Amino acid sequence: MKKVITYGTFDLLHWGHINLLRRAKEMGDYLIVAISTDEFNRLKHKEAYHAYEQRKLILEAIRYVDEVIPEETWDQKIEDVQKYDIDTFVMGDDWAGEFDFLKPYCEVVYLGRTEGISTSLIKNELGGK
Ligand code: C2G
Repeated sequence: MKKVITYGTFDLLHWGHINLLRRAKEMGDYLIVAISTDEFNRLKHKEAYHAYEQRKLILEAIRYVDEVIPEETWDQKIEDVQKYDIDTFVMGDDWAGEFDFLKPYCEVVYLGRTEGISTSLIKNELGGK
């Protein structure tokens, strides 16, 4: 069984996230999503609208997602790849190159981001209303 992993906040879930998750799942048989905890989001200087438990609940309802685990630190990825026996690590290409240190442990794939949508765009556009 080919196992894939990806990481993110996945706040205000939108079609850009779904495009990423669908393509990630297409790369294997089992997709694990490591979703950023609220504490880790603070380290990323991000504040999610939905709290961790709600973002996790939403992700678990997506057909492409087989398992959701917490992302708590920047440096858990090597351990995760080994612990979950991961074959492929996938991220959007806004992260291109950032996770090449994983190449000795698994395949590293950066997928094209979906243009025209982002959580911050949604927040900004709704902000005024
Ligand atoms: N994404 C995308 N297209 C968009 C928006 C997001 O392909 N229009 C992808 C991102 O590239 C990322 C995933 O969807 O791979 C989740 O996006 P975020 O929740 O913004 O993730 P981020 O905050 O970048 O967290 O350790 C890695 C970090 O946790 C990544």
